Amino acid sequence: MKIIVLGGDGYLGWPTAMYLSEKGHEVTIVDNFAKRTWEQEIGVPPFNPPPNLSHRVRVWKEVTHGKVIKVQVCDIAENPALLYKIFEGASPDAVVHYAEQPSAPYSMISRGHAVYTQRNNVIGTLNLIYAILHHNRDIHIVKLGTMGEYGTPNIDIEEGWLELEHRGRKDRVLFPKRPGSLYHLSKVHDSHNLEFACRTWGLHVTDLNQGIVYGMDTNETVQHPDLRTSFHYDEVFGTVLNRFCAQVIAEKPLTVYGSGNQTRGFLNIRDTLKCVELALLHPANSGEFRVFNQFTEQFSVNQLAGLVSCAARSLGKTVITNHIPDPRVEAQQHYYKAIHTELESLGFVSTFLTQKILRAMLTNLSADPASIDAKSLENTSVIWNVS
Ligand code: USQ
Repeated sequence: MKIIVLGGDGYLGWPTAMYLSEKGHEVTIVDNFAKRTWEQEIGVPPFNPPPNLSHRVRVWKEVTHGKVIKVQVCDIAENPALLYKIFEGASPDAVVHYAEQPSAPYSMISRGHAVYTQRNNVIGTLNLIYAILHHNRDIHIVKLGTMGEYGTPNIDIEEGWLELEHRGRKDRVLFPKRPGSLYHLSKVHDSHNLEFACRTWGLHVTDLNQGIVYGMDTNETVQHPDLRTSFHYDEVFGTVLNRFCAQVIAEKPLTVYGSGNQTRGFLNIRDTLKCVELALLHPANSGEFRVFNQFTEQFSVNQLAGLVSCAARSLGKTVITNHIPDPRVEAQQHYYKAIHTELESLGFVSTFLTQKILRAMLTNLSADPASIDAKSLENTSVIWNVS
């Protein structure tokens, strides 16, 4: 397949581009390197910052003896004309869309950050929809959504759609969304726009409502040190398990927010790639807005702190867990059960979180402890309650 990966310089986009290239697909990355700008703005470089994209693409070609990943620089929210041109040149069969501001805390820093996040994410996705209308409606969109769109409802979470009976009549409606940040809300808006595009113009879309990703290694990133992906551990871009592992190596307490009973779906970075591939190989039908809940297993924050502590102790490290006031507005005690069978029915085989995996993450991070900035681990400067 000819595949465009929007946001291919990022934590998940770069491993996805290599994975698809390895499988023989013709991959074009589109990115405007915005994440690198946000990192500088907040002052949170990733662990052992990866080389720039053109270097990584060159190394990939060397390591694979000639596999080419093309790169196009474009801000998809601000430059729809260039996006149209890129589509004409690449003539893709499918697009994987990661090109969004991905952080809930970032979106809650201020009015400006909230507006920027929603503009960037919602308009970027709208421009993608119009690029496809303009070029070829058969292009399958695989869109990275998030489990956080649903929030933590007191009922089981279905895969995107809910069969509803109301006052004696039945319908199939999008599952109600009650997200916990303006970032997560931007993804809700995307989902609605994409569903509209399927219903109105016959596009075909798979919305991957992904859980929280952890890990840094994939079969491709480990082929050369310069193929590593961007790994964040700070309070803005670092996801909770990645953050806890970095806290162990920096000999800082694990920062459990509030009660620690917040429960979410999690998956290994390797599973992200497998799920995206399955969605690409089994496209949604024309006019179908298909939603997969993409995660492997659910944990509370306390359970994760316990698992990380156990792995750390087995490596001879001492760990302290601090319960600090929750900077977010989120339910700290709640029901959580999300259905996630659709990807399994397409053949998805999960990677479960094991002590071996945690020890490998800790060992990777301990190779360069100086690259971990202790300030980003301790502070909670982003607070939901102020504007
Ligand atoms: N948390 C802590 N301590 C920390 C960091 C986080 O207790 O040091 C808690 C948070 O309060 C929250 C949970 O851990 O209850 C998850 O937080 P997170 O920062 O790991 O994840 P989140 O903000 O939900 O966002 C991440 C990604 C986002 C993706 C989402 C998937 O940044 O791009 O959409 O995971 S999901 O959560 O399923 O929506």
